[in-house]
Order: sequence, then structure tokens, then C-alpha cells
Amino acid sequence: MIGVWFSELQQPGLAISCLVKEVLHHEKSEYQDIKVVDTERFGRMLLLDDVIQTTVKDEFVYHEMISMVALNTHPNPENVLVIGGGDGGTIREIVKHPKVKKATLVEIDEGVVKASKKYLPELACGFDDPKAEVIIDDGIKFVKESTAQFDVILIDSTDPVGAAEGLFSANFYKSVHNALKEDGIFAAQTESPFFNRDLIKRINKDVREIFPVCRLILANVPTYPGGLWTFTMGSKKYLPEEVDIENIPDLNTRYYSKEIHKSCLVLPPFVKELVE
Ligand code: SPD
Repeated sequence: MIGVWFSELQQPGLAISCLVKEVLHHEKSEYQDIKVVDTERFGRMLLLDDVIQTTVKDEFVYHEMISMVALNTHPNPENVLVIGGGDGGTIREIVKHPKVKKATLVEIDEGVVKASKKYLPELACGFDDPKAEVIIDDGIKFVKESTAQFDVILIDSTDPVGAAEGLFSANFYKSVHNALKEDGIFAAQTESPFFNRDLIKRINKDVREIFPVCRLILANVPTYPGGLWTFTMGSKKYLPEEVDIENIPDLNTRYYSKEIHKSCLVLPPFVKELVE
């Protein structure tokens, strides 16, 4: 793959291609094929089963947006859980928040954590924070066994294929509801509003049946199919649009901001129709 083009087949008839300068890491773990490659335009890139998970160039958008809207909607996000997210980008954002006391990350594949620590230190640096704990375990099982424990749960998963499919199910969202405290909030990555329309619709319907508040968050991630990406948030009590943005602490973010906290909830009509 040295000096050649890597193409991710994102959809039938659609691929994204990146010129690869070097393959830094390649292993087949118990769960998946793991690669870290250095690319011309996006820098280092994590591929799981040849699907782009994150790149050094655009990762901040995804990791800030999966974390910050939920964290800043909760008035006191002390105890936070991440399911998946083995590259460390999400936990790096969580530990920045001054109100967070503990951030637990449950990742099924230790290979992802190890490869990220070695080759993606910009993301994996969050693992070194004293507030962070990493548990190698099945996230679905972990959430099922937790009760009224967390203020915020973030589901930083791969696409809904194979083992990750369960992380997009109504049963899983019920376990998430149960694992949250009485005013808890969750946010999950929920794919492309261009290419995963039925999935987003179904998730929103399921979440609305379980949580009193359900919102869709939009952000631009250039290396994901269609570029525009969604996160679905379920909340037991707090509404993201009611947050007094002047109270949001300065979190040293590059995409998320006080203004983005509100504007990311504004949906163009073709997306709005997925949640009505
Ligand atoms: N199509 C790829 C979607 C990947 C979403 N998860 C990314 C994990 C980054 N921490």
C-alpha cells in the first residue's frame, strides 16, 4: 500500500480515495483488521476493516461534537462513560471539562487502544489523564450491568455492522437509560443524513419512546460518507437549546463553540423530516 491510493468503498458506487505515504501498523485482532496509515492530505488515519474511523486532520470535529453538546447540556457532568472510542479522541475531550471527575471508557478491542497510543498520540493523550480509566470489555454487556450510575454516556462506535449493530438497537438504548442517573444524557454517533436515512429515522423513533428529550446534532466530517454527520442525543431532563451559552466554559475547541452549541441543532428540511 506504500505510495498507493487507499479507497474506502463508502456506499455502492461511491468511494473516498487517499494517497498513502506509509503503512505504520497492520494487525488482525480478534475483532477486526486494524491499520494506521499516514496519508498525504489527512495525516495519520485509523482504519478498522478498511473503514476510515478517524484522521489527525479532521478528528476534532467528530470528537468535540459527540462530547461537548451533551457535556454542556448537563449542569454537572461528573461521571461520564464512553462506549467504544478506543482511539482516545472522545475521552481527550471529556477530561478537558472542568466539571468531569471521572471518565470511563469501555472498548472491546485492546488492539485499537494500543495502536492509537503508539501511532495517534494526539488522540490517545486523553488516556493519560488521572480522571480517565480504560476497561477492555463488551460495551453492551457493561451498560446492561450498570444502574443509575452515569451523568453522561457517549457511544463512539463504528458503523452499524457486525458486533457494533447492537449499539444501535432499542434494547441498548433502554440499557443506556437505565445506566444513567435520573437527569442523565446520552449521545451516539448515528451516521450520514444522506446515506443512512432509515437508520436515523428508526433511532430517533426508538429514542423518543425511551427518553423524553431527543435531538439530532449535525457536524461536518470530511472523511465520512457524504461529509455531513449526525449524532443523536437522548436526555432525561435537560434541553440542549435551553442552555445559557454564556455559562459554557472555555474548552479549547476548534469546531464546537457557544454558537455551535445552538446552531448544530438547526436542521435543514431534508434532515428535519427524519425526526418528525
Ligand atoms: N463511517 C465511519 C464512522 C466512524 C464513526 N466512529 C468513529 C470513531 C472515532 N473515535
